[in-house]
Amino acid sequence: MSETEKLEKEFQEKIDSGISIEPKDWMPEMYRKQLTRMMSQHAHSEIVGMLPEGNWITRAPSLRRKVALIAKVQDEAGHGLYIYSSTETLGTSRYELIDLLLKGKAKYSNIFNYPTLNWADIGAIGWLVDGAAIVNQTMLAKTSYGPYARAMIRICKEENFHHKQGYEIMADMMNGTKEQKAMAQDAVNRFWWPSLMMFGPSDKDSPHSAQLLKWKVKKHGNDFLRQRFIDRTVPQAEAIGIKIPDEKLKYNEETRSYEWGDIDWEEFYNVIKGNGQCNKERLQARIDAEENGKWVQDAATAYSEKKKLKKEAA
Ligand code: FAQ
Repeated sequence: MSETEKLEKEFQEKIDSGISIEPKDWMPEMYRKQLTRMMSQHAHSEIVGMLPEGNWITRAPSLRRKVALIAKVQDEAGHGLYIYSSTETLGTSRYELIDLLLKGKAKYSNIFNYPTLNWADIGAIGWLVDGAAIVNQTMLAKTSYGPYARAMIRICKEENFHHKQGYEIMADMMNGTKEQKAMAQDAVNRFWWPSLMMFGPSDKDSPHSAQLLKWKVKKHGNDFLRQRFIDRTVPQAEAIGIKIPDEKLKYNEETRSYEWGDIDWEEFYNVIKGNGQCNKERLQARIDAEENGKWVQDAATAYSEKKKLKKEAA
């Protein structure tokens, strides 16, 4: 057995016995590469995900809703920072990762390429998108890479508040006027299927899943988590009178879970290739933020350098 094979065997044994992999531990280059890919996509999703909701801060219908939305959008920025920081422990700086995003060479979640047309969309995002994120991230809180798992624990706690504020918005609207009910239903009609796509392609079409499951980066496949999300969410919809836009949706008494219809995978691949409704707008918003915020970065760098010089001189 070669030295590398021996290291790989020990690495897998560590994973199989549930020991976390930490930044200074030996790891296969492919493990590092796969994690960097997945975590950076996740970090990008958090900061691009601020855009559709940030769009509604000035138009929130009450001060209470506005404060909650500001806090939520700020939380998403924090999540991005935690995940960029944990990705850096694998050896790639956040500047390199963000550069790839701005050049259109990195992915982020499909869901943020849909527009937020009215206030009900903010409720639907909190309820469905954060709901889907929680199902996925609760699993990631037990992932084999220590820094990612620890970031997820805090993130999941915050996502739970986001989910509750989204569901509360939807419940209130479903208790409101005929027009408000129609707006809430319309938002769910538009966000339901893209939310199911957030879990990624079916296991049979997911090129990365098998290896990620072996390394326990993923603890469950994409289909298992999608099903878990559906089983949790449909009763919540029923409780407030929302109809899930799926004619094939049916409870199966035997499996004690829902059967459901077909995802339009063509739409999914089209969106993640950059051809969704808002891909160009989202990327441009990040490019503008980078350019317009450069003076802040420059000032912060100059300040820290000045502080360092002062300390050295003292
Ligand atoms: N969108 O082989 P798989 C949030 C790509 S956070 C775009 O199954 P994998 C919080 C995939 O990258 C939401 N692309 O890949 C929030 C790969 O392409 P590549 C983000 C997708 O990695 C709420 C190809 O398809 N969460 O919402 C998507 O094993 C509200 C083949 O796919 C995370 O990122 C997609 N949905 O599984 C923020 C969680 N799905 O790289 C603001 C961490 C797949 O070969 C407001 N990530 N692709 O070019 C994961 O759990 C996994 O990476 C999956 C994909 C499950 C997303």
